[in-house]
Amino acid sequence: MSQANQQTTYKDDNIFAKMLDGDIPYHKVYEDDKTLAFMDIMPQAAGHVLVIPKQKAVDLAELEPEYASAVLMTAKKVMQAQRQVFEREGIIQMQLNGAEAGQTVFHYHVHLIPSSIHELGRH
Ligand code: DGP
Repeated sequence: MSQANQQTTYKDDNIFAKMLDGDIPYHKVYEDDKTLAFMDIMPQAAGHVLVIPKQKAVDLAELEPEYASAVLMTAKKVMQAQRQVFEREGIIQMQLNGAEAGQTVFHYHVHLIPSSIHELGRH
C-alpha cells in the first residue's frame, strides 16, 4: 500500500477515536449524539476548540451528510460561546484534509480558533 493510501485509510487507534472510546482524557466542551467538541492540546490561541463527528471518517471526503451537518451545528454553538467568553468577534474555522495540507490526526476535525488571521501569522 502506498503512503498516500495509508493516510486515507481510517485507523481505529487514532487519538480522536480513543477519545470517543473513553480511553484518553480530554477537556470536553460539548457533546451530542453525533459530535464531540474539546479543547485542543496544542492551542494556536486561547480557547482553541476541536469539533469531531462520531463517524469514522478520515477527512471531508468520507464525512456523511448527516455528520457534516451535525459538525457544523456544533461548530456554530462553540463559536457563539467563544465569542461570549473571549469577547472577540474573530473566530477562525479551519479544517485540513490530507498530510500534504498539514493534517496530523486522521479522524475528521474542525478547528475553531479565537484569533485573527494576522495573529496566527498566516498573512
Ligand atoms: P490537524 O493538524 O488539523 O490534524 O490538527 C490536529 C490537532 O489535534 C492539533 O491542533 C493538536 C490536536 N491534538 C493532537 N493530539 C491531541 C490530544 O491528545 N488531545 C487533544 N485535546 N488534542 C490533540
